[in-house]
Amino acid sequence: MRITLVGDIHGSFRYLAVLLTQLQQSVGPIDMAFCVGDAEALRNSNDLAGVVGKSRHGIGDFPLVMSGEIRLPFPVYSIAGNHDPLPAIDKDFTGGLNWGPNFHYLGRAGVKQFGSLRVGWCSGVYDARISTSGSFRRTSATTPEDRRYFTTSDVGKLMKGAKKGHIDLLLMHDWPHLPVANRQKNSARNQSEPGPHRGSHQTQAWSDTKRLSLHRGQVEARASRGNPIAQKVLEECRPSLATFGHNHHPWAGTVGRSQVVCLDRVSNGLPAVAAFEYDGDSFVDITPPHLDLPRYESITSSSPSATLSL
Ligand SMILES: [Mn+2]
Repeated sequence: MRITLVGDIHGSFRYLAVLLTQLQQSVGPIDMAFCVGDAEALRNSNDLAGVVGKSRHGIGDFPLVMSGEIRLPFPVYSIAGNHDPLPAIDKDFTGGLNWGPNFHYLGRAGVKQFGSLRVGWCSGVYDARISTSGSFRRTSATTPEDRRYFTTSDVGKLMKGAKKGHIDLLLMHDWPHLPVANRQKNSARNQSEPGPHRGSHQTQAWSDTKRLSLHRGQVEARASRGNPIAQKVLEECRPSLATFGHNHHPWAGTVGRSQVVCLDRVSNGLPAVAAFEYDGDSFVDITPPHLDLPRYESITSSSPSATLSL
């Protein structure tokens, strides 16, 4: 099967549709996509009201996906980040949310089989208080602010599924500790610039870290971002492939036996996607070195700020 990973969409579904269509034209038929969260698939003002920092983003393009004006070329399965309509996701989730045509939220955390592909995920971002204290319980009274964070119970659900069978693909929004020295803003703004996962086309931002084989001590010593829980999940689940978003910073490498791909946001084009051929055992990166994409500004129907928060 052929899959693609997708970075933070932040409501830019019109550009996502162009990006996925172009990608599919380049690599051949793609079965499905997995998004690392902050999709901001907002159906209505109610969903918008549940997103923290909503005034900065607006409702985005998702209503046009719902009406059929924007057509996603294959199914997109998304975890939630810190800018998704979490009150609605928590309220409506009954084991698989068909949110709109070819767009699905996976819910909080779990493990699910997609054909031969076993996918594990945990939505949300890390908070020292909520993500490490077993006493925190999400209830109907939990604020949208506190819903942004994953709980020990969410992580437990993922780990329980991982114990029952090897996870091929792990999806989380917030990074584990990875050796990225400095955040290089706009390093991948130019869409003709190659993404993080293509052999000789490496950019300076990540070339020195590619193919690093890291052990816990090394990683923590060199880490400038990430959180200890995502690190623990990655090390204990040992997925074949793991992907993260949130930082809008492309990065590729290995941690233990896991291939790790961190993705840029969709408005930055090619660095926001990574395509893989999966043969039931291993993943082969088939992301093309170049896609002939229009400029984001020329295609978007809304104009999210260039300084989107993470
Ligand atoms: Mn985020």
